[in-house]
Amino acid sequence: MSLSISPRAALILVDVQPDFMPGGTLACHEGDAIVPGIDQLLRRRLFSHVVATQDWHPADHISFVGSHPGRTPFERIPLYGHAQTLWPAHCVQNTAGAALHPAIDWSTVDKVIRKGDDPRVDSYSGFRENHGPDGRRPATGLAEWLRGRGVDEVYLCGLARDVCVLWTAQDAVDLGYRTHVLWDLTRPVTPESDIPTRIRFDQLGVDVIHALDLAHAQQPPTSRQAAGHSRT
Ligand code: VGL
Ligand code: ZN
Repeated sequence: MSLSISPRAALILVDVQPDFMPGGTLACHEGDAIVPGIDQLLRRRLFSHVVATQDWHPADHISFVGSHPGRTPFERIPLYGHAQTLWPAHCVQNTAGAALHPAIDWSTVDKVIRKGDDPRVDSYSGFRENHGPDGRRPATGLAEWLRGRGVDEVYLCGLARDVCVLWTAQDAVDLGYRTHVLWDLTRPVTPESDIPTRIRFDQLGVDVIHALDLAHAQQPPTSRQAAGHSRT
């Protein structure tokens, strides 16, 4: 089967940052294993629209366990009426661990969405921050950017499978995008979460595929013009 990627489809690369990989402060299991596959996918230029999200926290971020004396990493506490996991400090703005991974050629990425820079609010989904003190979830600007380009379908990969990829997929479905996850180009913080995560994707109607499923995929030759491809 030769699949054609719609010119209205976007590839969203979620938090492909060294702190989420072995050697980083919040390493996903085998997090670095996705790097070659993502680089190869980008080089094929299958997608008319490519976005990267970047977890980008101030050093005193509310999600960091160090901001809560006496607490232990991965403990969950109530915050603004919702559960907040206390993470080891990670993706601190302007540190090497927060960079978009240096082994990937990011030059074909059209837009980078930074999230989590409000010290009071955590941010998992690429679309909306978590609940803030006022109970709202502020938009990151991703949906607006996709709307401006006529995108109606998204392909997700990156880190972490059970946190930011999952939350991004949930919001994508809520917002009405046809949503695919490239399972083998994601890795979890908690490997034990894989079965529940997979079940959740199925419940949401997310299409779970693998990078090899795109082996024969082609972008229609005129799609870049048709989509009005331009950089911002
Ligand atoms: C993430 C935990 C905290 C992620 C970000 O990218 O999945 N997880 N911040
Ligand atoms: Zn974070």
